[in-house]
Amino acid sequence: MRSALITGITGQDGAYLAKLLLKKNYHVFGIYRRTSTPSFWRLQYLGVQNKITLIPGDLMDTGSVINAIIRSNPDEVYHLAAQSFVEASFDQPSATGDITGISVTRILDALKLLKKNVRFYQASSSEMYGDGASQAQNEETPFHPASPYAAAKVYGYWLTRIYRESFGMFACNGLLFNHESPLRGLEFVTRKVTNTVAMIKLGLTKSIHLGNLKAKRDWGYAPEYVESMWMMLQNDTPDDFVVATGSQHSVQELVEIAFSSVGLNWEDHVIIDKKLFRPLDVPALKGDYTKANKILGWKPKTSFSDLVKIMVEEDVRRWRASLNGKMFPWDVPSSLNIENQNEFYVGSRVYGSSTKHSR
Ligand code: NAP
Ligand code: G4F
Repeated sequence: MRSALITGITGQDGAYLAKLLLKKNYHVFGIYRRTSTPSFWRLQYLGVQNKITLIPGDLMDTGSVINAIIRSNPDEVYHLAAQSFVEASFDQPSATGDITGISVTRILDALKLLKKNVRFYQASSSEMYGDGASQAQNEETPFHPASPYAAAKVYGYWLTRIYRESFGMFACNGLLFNHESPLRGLEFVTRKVTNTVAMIKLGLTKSIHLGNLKAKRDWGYAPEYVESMWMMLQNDTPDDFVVATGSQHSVQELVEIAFSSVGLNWEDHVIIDKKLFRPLDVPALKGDYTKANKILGWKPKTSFSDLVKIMVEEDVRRWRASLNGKMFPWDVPSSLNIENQNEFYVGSRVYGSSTKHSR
């Protein structure tokens, strides 16, 4: 039986990847960090929490990285953990640099010493392209990072290549474009919209505050994207791959589809809030996944409108179940400020608020 170690197993991708690898008969290990309130809801939601081995540890702690490698003795390592929210990286640039950037070196260096023949996946990001390219971005497109998060990811990308090229390690970068699902965090625009649309539909709130509606992204469906991670590590040679849908949509299109899927007009509910505009935003991203398709045989299956509908339907289902008194693993109860339905707490900060948010 092969062993896989997943960092960031409690996040969206980590949970879906754990489920995929269990299906493929792996012994799945995952690093989780100690928090005052445990966040295992995604693993519980997918019914995998009791089938994996969870190892406590923090990416900023070299000892816990080493401990996880020794305990799991992995054939494959999927490095997904990160401070992954771009907006928060403007407020916590040094921590983001450490967690999202330097931790890649921590893991690669520990693997070089302990398990050099491992296969390593680095969660690189389309955010690294910034606004440098006018055409669809591929593996050759230069990076132009526009946030502390993106800069940290560029660092991680290069460290992965450097360990591959200088030490001969099987280390791959997945340059994944935005991918979403009902397990997406509430701070990201897709889930913020679908969760609030569900609440508006059920009469729990009236409006949503949003920032830049003109921004365009290439949004895909997360369960399909984690499959590409596994495919990269099964390839004969280590390489870097763009994973995307090749289609681009604006935040406004997202909003229109989400509201219309429950019979509402978005213009009656959306409030544009200047405070939610980023100091620097990436205006548009669109990926060219030709290489992943040719070499790995990967391609996207779910359309953008289907993705939005899947997410809205699931948020409506959850809210209905909750209103009917059902208890189940879900992120909203621990994130929502009931006094103001537009506010979401992430750590000690409020995102999505028009009143308390300040920069
Ligand atoms: P996510 O839901 O935000 O999950 C992040 C994970 O990292 C969580 O499990 C989190 O643990 C963990 N983590 C954060 N800081 C940590 C620390 N100091 N020590 C240990 N674990 C820590 O992110 P995601 O959407 O699944 O994305 C997975 C990876 O892909 C990330 O690296 C992200 O940057 C990258 N990526 C994502 C996308 C996308 O569209 N989703 C696109 C391109 C690249 P807690 O549960 O304790 O917070
Ligand atoms: O959903 P977002 O926060 O995702 P963003 O910044 O594109 O980052 C995500 O995708 C990256 C891949 O390209 C990952 F690397 C990263 O980890 C993360 O998963 O914002 C999308 C767009 C932005 O242009 C933002 O300005 O939506 C715009 N937006 C408009 N109003 C908003 C809002 N974003 C958020 N989060 N909240 C708003 O109210």
